Amino acid sequence: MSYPIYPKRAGIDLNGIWKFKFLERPSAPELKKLNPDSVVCDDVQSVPGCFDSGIKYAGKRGVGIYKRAVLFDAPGRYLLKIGGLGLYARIFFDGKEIGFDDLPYSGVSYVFDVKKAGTHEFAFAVDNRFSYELCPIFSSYYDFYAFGGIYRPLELYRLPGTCFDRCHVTTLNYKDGTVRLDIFLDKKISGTQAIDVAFDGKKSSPFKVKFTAGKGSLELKVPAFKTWTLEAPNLHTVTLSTKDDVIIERFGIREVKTSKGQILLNGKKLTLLGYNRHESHPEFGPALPLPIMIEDLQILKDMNCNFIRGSHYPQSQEFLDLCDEYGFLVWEETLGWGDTLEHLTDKKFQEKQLDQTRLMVKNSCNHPSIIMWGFLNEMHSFDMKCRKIIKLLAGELRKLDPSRPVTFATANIDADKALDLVDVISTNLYPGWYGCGHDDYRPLHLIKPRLDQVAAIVSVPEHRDKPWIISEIGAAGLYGNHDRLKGHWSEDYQADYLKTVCDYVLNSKRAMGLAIWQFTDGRSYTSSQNLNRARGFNNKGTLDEYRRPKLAYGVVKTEFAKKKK
Ligand code: ADA
Repeated sequence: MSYPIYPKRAGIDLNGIWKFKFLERPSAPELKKLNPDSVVCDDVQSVPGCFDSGIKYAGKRGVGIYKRAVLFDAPGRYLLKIGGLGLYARIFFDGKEIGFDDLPYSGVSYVFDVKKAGTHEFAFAVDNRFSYELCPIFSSYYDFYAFGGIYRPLELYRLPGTCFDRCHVTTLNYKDGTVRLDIFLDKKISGTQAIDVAFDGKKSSPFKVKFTAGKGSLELKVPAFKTWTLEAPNLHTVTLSTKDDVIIERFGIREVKTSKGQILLNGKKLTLLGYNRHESHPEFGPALPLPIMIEDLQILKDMNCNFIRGSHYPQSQEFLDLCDEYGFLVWEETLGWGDTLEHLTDKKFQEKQLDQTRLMVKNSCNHPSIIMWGFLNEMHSFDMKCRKIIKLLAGELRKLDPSRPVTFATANIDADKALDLVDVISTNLYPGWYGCGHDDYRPLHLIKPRLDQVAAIVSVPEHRDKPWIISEIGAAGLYGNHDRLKGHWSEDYQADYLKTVCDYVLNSKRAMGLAIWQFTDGRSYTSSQNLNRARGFNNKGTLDEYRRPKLAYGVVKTEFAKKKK
């Protein structure tokens, strides 16, 4: 379970084994017409988990019906929290729909009433069929497999009368430990509330907090505080109590700023060195078990990385908790992958992106590891018509959380029309991989000139005060393929490629960061959009999908170690 924690609330564990039935396309009914009561289950599934990451349902699209009988020992108002699912789902309680979740990977919650103690039934109808109509923000052309399932943990609590929703903690002064607590109640009430506040589980102090439409704020100094840094990722907790409810949030005291082309953590210049990471594993899809998340971070630490771009969707809260504890710097972004102009300019798509943006900030704002917010990987930002959605999303992020810089990864820096709208310029580049000459099987010579060209573009007067990071760069190397010619698709070429890139970034005055594409190989599609995805995987991982290191592992590790000295 991740923060916030509500220690006083009666909780029911919904994770574990659920009854299951898969209704396969084309006979699967339309999701909106489906009545789970009429479905008889003949199988089981794990929650969290993906039904199509295992062999039985692999590659199938349709609706997965999950059912579970739950014993409630008291009636009341209950809150169901879903850590993230895909692609979209109707959620039922005793046959009545209590929610429709069309925001893949987002943490969402639903409140519903339980009239009587006793056994009741939950049902989830989880659809993994692509549908712009029902789920506009996940498209079939994305370069990562769209799995079906309840990817992340569920939580269920009985709600007290007046209760906390959350508390957003913002560092106001990292030098003296002043923080602002923005306290949100679950109802939009106004008036004064007595709240006891305690830091780090110590003695509490009473406050009278004025609430307007369910929100009240306090500015306090954290006693005996320690800042959150990469070397010492110190964390604090704040406990808020009323007579009815208690909430514990965890946070770190630190400041992120951009200034004169640099990214600063607590006033110190950062060089971001790390990877793009998908939540992906051949046996679990995006429903990664905790031990795998921990191992991923241990591997990244071993490689001397300090930076993770959470590509390309809101991250698991448990993973972010671990990043806070290990001391990683994270870029979190909304779901997106080269979305078409038609979608980007469609109001429906824009609204769903806005919803996901709001939830991302709401769910993740207290993680000190997150140093920037992003959105819509490789959108058509070279078209003026996309400025509207960029303004909308960047504006919303700045409104909800002015304490972090905003960015998006552009795939076309030469023609981008929106660099003025971001705080950090982030470029995805594949020189020496895509677009090379027919016969050129080792085009390493293309890398440096292209990076020089991009460095020049981002150094013109209107851009030079913004930090520049390479948000993606990489080459595919098939695990075990050691080629005599050390050419494309070999581990050897990939290793030489990444050495050239690291060397460039570590010696560049302009580049403030590098997120290599990508941490591990990840499942995509066999023939998606002619993307050359051998095995149906994106093979640009420095490790393969089972976390077996390729030749590039030692190379990147040695290169990144140079920065540490
Ligand atoms: C893009 C995209 C990645 C991946 C990569 C590649 O830059 O952002 O998700 O698809 O290309 O491997 O081609």
